[in-house]
Order: sequence, then C-alpha cells, then structure tokens
Amino acid sequence: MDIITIGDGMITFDPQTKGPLRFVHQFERKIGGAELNVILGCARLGLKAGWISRLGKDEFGRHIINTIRGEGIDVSKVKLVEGYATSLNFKEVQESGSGRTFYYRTKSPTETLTPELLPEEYIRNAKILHVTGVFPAIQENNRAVILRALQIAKEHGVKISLDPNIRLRLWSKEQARITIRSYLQFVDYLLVGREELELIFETSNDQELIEAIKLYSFEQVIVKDGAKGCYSLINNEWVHVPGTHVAKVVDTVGAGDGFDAGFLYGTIQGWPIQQTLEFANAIGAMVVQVNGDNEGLPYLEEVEVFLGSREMIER
Ligand code: KDG
Repeated sequence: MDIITIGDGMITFDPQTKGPLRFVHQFERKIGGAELNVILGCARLGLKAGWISRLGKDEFGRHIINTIRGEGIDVSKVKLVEGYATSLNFKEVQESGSGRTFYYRTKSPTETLTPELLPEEYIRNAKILHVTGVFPAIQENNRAVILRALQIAKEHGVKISLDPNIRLRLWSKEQARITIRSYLQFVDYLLVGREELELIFETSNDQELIEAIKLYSFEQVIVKDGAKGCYSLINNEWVHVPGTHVAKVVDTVGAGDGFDAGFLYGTIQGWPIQQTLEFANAIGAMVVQVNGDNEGLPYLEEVEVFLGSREMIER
C-alpha cells in the first residue's frame, strides 16, 4: 500500500437546511470520519490506499464498507463487529458554510481493535502510515492502538504523518496535549492547525513554537490556515503558500482532510514542497465547494483542471 490509516467511520447525517440543528427536519445520509476522508482522498488521486477499522455489524456498517470498497480502498483490515452500532454524526451547517458536529459514538466498534490485533505486516509494508487525533480521542484504549502502530511503522522505516485534528467534543485539551505529544517522537510529517500547535506546545509565541518543534525530528511541519493557505517551516522560518480564492464556500468540513490527502500524494510523488502544498491547498479549496465531508474530494484530473494545467472539455 502507498498509504494506510487507522480510524473510525461514521454515518454522517447532513442537514437539508442551514441553521440550528433543532430546526432541521430532513437529513441526507452520507459517510464521514477524519481518517476515512483522508484515505478516500488518497484513493481518488490514484494512490493504493488501505483503511484499518472496525464498524458495527449493521446496515450502516455495511453501507460504509461497500462505499469505500467501491472507491477502491483496500478494506481487508476492516471488520464488522457483532453487538456494536456504527457511529453516527449529525451535522449543523451555518449560512457561512462552517458548522458544528453532534456525535453519537460513545461505544464505538473501534474499541474492539486492540494493539495485539493490529495487522503488523500490513503496517510494515506501507509507504506511509497516516494517523489523526480523532481515533485516540474516541476512547482511552484507542490511544495504545495508535502508539503501537507508530512503533511498528517506525521500526520498519514506514513514514508517519500525523494530523492532530483535535476535537474538543471528544476529549479535553489536557488529554489531547498529553496523547499527541507522546506520538510526536515518531512523526515525520506534522500537518496541523495553528491553534492546535499552540495547544500542543502551550505557547502562542512564534519563537517558542519553533524551539519546541526543533526538539523533534520532523521532516515537514505544515500549518494549515484554511482559506489563507498554509505555512511550511523551512530553516526555522514560516514560508507562506497562499490558498486559492473560492467564489462560494458551501461546507468547510473535510477541507483539512482533503489537504492532507494532497500533501500525502505530493510527498509520495517526491514533488518539491512548494508544488506539494499548492496541490494540497487546491484540494482543500475544492472540498469546501461541495456539500458533504468527502464528496468534494477530487480525482487527479480534476485537480489538474483546477490548477490550470489541464483543459476541461465540457461537451
Ligand atoms: O475532518 C472531518 C471529520 O471530522 C468529519 O468527517 C467527521 O467529525 C468527524 C470525525 O470526528 O471524524
């Protein structure tokens, strides 16, 4: 596999009207989950992508596994577990396109995945293992699963990317800080939001952040800044790569995951960092123009059209 990840998958209920959730009468059933979105983005770009997960042995679990199998993702390490319900997520979307999430995932099927049950050979043979802060936030025993996966990957020279994706609906700032910090020693590519970086290192001072980062052996530290683009830390300086202007933002959820997929694609191709980040920014910008957590994730040709390197023939 080019890229593998470990995550929870959810049925996402997308509201058919904007505004407070309590006034929404109709929802569309979709799928979501931070790691699932990233791996789906990678598969659409043409990477060999695999997902390690546990879903409920129910109609929703079957729907998720069938959908992502159809997207070309390897699901050989996904199991449907009897006695568990697949996690749910109800979304609220504001007029601006930003939103809130309401989870129903207190007893996630992923709790049946223990460190001993991790597919070691699968991890060992991947080019990159991508992890996020969502899976370890769902329940405490998931934290050891990620730690073990990182150890296996590190021991076998598999590159590791981490997007902390801190969801304060799932854990406290303190729990997030302690857990994410314990993972950093393994990480090659850190893909992070500025607020998350400040939370992890407990400072908003630029110089202190850079000093804290220098204690680790990251190959790349990328700070995502939404519509404004991103920053890459090069020779102790933040280098800005501007984002692309988007005429209409429809739904911002999943944009960061799309960015990660673009970053991972460029990295696997061995592109220079500037090219990789322009590509990643473009995917983030494409995702926000489509409703849903992953529906806007593009195929490679679509990104090329967006970036102007390929002509779009409409009819
Ligand atoms: O990054 C987007 C995801 O967060 C979304 O698809 C689902 O909220 C979600 C989660 O916890 O994974």
